[in-house]
Amino acid sequence: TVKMKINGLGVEVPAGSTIIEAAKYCGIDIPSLCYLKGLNAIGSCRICVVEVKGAKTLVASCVYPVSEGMEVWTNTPEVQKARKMTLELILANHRKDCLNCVRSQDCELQKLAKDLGMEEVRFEFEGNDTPDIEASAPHLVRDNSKCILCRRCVAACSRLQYVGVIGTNNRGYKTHIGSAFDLPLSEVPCISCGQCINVCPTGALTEKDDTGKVWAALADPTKHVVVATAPSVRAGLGEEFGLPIGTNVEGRMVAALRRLGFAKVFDVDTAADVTIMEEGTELLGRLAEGKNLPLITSCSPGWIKFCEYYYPEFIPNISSCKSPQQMYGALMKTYYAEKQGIDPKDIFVVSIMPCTAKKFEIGRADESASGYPDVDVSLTTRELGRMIKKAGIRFVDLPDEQFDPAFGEASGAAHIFGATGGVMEAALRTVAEIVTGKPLVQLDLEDVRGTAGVKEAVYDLNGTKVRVAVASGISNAKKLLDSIKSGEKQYEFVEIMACPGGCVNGGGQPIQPANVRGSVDIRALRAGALYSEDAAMNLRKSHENETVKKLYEDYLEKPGSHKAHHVLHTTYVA
Ligand code: HC0
Repeated sequence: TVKMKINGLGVEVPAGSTIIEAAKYCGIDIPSLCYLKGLNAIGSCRICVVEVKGAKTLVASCVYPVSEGMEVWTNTPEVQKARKMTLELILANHRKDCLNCVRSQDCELQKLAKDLGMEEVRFEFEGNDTPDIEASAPHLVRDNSKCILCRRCVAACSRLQYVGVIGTNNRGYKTHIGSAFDLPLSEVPCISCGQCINVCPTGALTEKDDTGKVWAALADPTKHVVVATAPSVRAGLGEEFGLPIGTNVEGRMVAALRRLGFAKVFDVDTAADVTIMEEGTELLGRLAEGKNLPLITSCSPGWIKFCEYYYPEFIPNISSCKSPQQMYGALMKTYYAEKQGIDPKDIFVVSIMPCTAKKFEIGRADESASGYPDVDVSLTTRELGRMIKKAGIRFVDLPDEQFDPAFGEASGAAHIFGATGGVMEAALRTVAEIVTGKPLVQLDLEDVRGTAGVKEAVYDLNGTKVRVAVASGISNAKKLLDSIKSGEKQYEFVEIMACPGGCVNGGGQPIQPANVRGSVDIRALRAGALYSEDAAMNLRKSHENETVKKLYEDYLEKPGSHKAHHVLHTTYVA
């Protein structure tokens, strides 16, 4: 540790800290716009400046290391004046449509302006006073007229996700964020993960808003509009309404969807149980044949896109299963349509996802089992939050309601899909029972839980050794794939999720500001909500789900059948 003084008080902080970290350790948040713990410490916004005894100028606390005996002041008049001036300059370049900006009230720039008492901007407006929009990709809108060049998005793209398709172009006043040669985002190998959106402090990056299509469908009397929610939405949506991170709002979420006017409120988790039946069968087949191992999970469309762009040699390893989102949609327009006697063209399928890549996934080829797209619109958790607010529904006060039974029963195994390692655990619960023929006693597979970037375990299933690995976040996935490619590691079954921590931390989840992201592990808190739900359930294995059993009896025959393949499986492109 290091002994130092912060604002005159003697403190002891971990050695190797920067001043901003040391201050946080002592309960003081130094404001910043570019700093993101563990990801972006570049001292570029100059908002985090502090006074250090003996230093000739104010220093950027996010990059300045502490040392023994150091004396720091975080909020002197000089510091306040410098921050205010810097902020004024940033605001002179920022298009301020705060009244209707999608990030109004959770914008870090807006909060800072309020906290610092920014009454006026003395400089002439130098920026774009009209939107500067890049909206070529299906999942994202960039408006550079609101960009403050903090470069957090660049760090998320290149360091967290190892994709690196955005950076700073030009120099001086012309500096802006874009892809190389300012190519449209749709023409560069972006994987649509949306992690850039989650770290943007302003409204410069947002998901493409598809709520208008859903409002229109809900108002169309010829449409039977069904909705289903992904595992992680229930663990995140409450944050849009001020509830603590990690609150499971499943019951209120269902109640809100019903009040929005959906004909049926279903659960993507039911489809997750179906996925386990199909993927488990696929794993058993590949283990028997010894072919295309390891089997790699296919539910994260960001990961699939990464594989297709950057590691096409692993395409034969990817499970042919559609993701649960797509299985849900495919089953709505085939099985459900048939049972209800509704023409699939009149069924409008909406999914609510913690993910932006799902907006891309719905448009993939070979995702239209009925001849119509499996899913019509995929909304993020944030978009659902906006719909609920627009409708004036008092979310927090809603009663808990249940999913509609036709496609609303799900196992605990399905709920944990949203956390990294969850799909692996769910699959092993089922595969182990099939292989051993005995009920699995220990259902909590702790080795594959937790937010570590790469996790490994070995399971012995009646003499069959199954070596497994789980990676979340593309930089971790890359490390794992490289170790398999070089022959250093061998596995039979691998789970990869594009977003660090899994879907609970997807690019469509509620946005938490940098100071919150830097103090609590939002991934672990949200995952905790899913693991607790699973632990409290009697139904904890996908193959025991009665709705799923009936689906196979009535329609799909058996997992891996010809019909199941037609409806529930897909193909990939190199
Ligand atoms: Fe996920 Fe999914 S678990 S990808 O992480 O498999 O987005 O939550 O909906 O489809 O079920 C996201 C979350 C899903 C799918 C499921 C899978």
